[in-house]
This record gives sequence, C-alpha cells and structure tokens, in this order.
Amino acid sequence: MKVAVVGATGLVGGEMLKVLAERNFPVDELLLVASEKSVGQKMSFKGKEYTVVSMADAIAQKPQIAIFSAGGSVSKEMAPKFAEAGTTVVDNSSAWRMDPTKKLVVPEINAKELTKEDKIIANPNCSTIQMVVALNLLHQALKIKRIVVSTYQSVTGTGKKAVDQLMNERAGKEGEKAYAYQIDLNVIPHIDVFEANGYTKEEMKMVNETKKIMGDDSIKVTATTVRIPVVGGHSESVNVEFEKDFTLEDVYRLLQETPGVVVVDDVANLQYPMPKDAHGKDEVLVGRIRRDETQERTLNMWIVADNLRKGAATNAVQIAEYLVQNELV
Ligand code: 2RA
Repeated sequence: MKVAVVGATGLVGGEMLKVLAERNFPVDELLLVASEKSVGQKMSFKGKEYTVVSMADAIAQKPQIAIFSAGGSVSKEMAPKFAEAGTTVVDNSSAWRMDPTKKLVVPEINAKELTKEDKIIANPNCSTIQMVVALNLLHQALKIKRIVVSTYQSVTGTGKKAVDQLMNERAGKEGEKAYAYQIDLNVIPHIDVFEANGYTKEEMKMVNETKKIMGDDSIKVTATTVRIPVVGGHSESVNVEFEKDFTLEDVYRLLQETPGVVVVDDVANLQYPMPKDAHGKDEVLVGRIRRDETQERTLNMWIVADNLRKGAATNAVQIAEYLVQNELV
C-alpha cells in the first residue's frame, strides 16, 4: 500500500505513525504530509528517515490511502482533492462526520457499511468513540433509551499547545495559552466552541455522532464535556437507561464479550479504570459498574481510553485495515 499520513507532525499524526508501525500495517510506500511550514522536516518510521512533503506532492503521487489529522478546514479543502486522485481518505477531523453522504465509522460497530465507493470516511470524535465502543453490545441486547454523560478530558485532546500550557503552568513559566483559563490545578467545563443552545460543539458531537454510529436516532444523549489537567486519557461518567431490564451479571457478561473493551472492576481491591492505566492501550477500559438505584433499568459506569489511540489514531488505522482486508481500496 502507498499510504499518506496527512498532519504527520501533529500529536495525532505522530500516534498514527506509531500505531501503523506497531500493527504492521502493510505500508510499501509512506508519504508524510504536512503544511508548508513543515515541508522538508525529517521524520522517521520503522527506523527509516522520511522528508515531510506538501499536500500537492502527495496528491500527485496518488496514495491508495490517506489518513488525515490536519484539522477541519484543511480536511474540507484537501480531502476531496485526494479523493479525486483516487485516494481513500480516513479523516480524523469533524469536517465530514455529520455529512449524510459520508460514513462515520467505529470498526467494531459499523465497518460493514463501508464500500469501495466511500472515498472520504470520517473517524468519530475521541469522547464519542470510547463511549460507543463500551455501549455497543449493551445497546444490541438491551436497547439504550437515554445516556447522560460527563467527561473528564485530557489536554492531549487539544494538541501540543495545550500540553505545553499545562507543563509551563506546572513549571511556573510563561508561554502560549491553548485555553481561556489556567488548566493546571483547575477544571474547565468548556471544550470547543459554544453553540446557540448553550451546549459546546464537543457536547453536541457526543449527541449526534452516537446516533449516527449506532444507526439509531431514538437514542437520547445529553452531555457535559470538561477539560482536566491530565496528559493523556479521557474518562467518562456514563449513566445509561435501557428499554429492557438486566442483571449486573448480564451487564458484566456483555461487556466482557464486547470487542475492544476490557472490564476493570474490582472495587474490593481498588481496581477501576484510570487514564494513566489506559495510556498506550488500544482498549476501552470500563469499571465502576453499578445500578442507578434511583431509576429502573439504568446503569452507571466509568469509561476510560487513550484519546490519542482508540479515540483517534488506532480507530483510523483500524478503518484502514478493514479497507485493506476487505479489498475496498
Ligand atoms: C478534545 N475531542 O479532546 C477533542 C479532540 N478530538 O478536545
């Protein structure tokens, strides 16, 4: 495969290279692509040195797959140009996610929808991916009515500038700010821009993307998304009401059978998922599983994943793997 990684110099781009190498993705030729200011920069992949090339150079070389993590506006402009050149784009930005002509894919749930005709495929938002992976088999067995989710999101979800802000604040140094407020020793209940309804775009991504990935518009979702001073790993408190009743044994069994999920739930031994334990892992960790005692058919759970991996790079690479394995590129 001739593979392009677009946005190769960013945090997610770097993670994509790591995941492609670890999973031994069949890369015969690799194009590392970034904006003009990074063209010419040297980067390595599997011990070999590569020079970062421009978008135009990459398009001219007609890669079979391009994995994009270059932001929404770059993606809106450049993904169609790659697609016109015959490349299948897996895009990590929000640009195409809610476009009804584009598929929004979490491979464990809906990769089967993909066809050769899909030239731009959207990778969902990190906070949505880990939640739907965890809820996948529970929804199939018990049918979700309503989800109430609160997130605790790491600064790596914002990018390098935010990691630098946190580290500078910790070291008592001045520097550029990614957030409107100090993030160290603080919690900011604001991720992405505010919309007219008072929710943030991040919150509405969780509402809308969940329905699209699960293929079920009846699922009600309400979200509060929050940035916390953690470097790597998003956590979520999820309260979910089902149509069918369940026993906790059913829930444990379903979660243990859910692809991509690892149950970490042994409170007697203080075992529950934490972002530091999710770091570098591709699985979604689920724990603190208990009934909501205030309402029937309702469950509380705590869901943690490495936002740069299953929340971004790993999910995108898994989509690319599915395309290759099923001869869709
Ligand atoms: C965040 N959801 O954590 C974003 C990254 N895609 O800010």
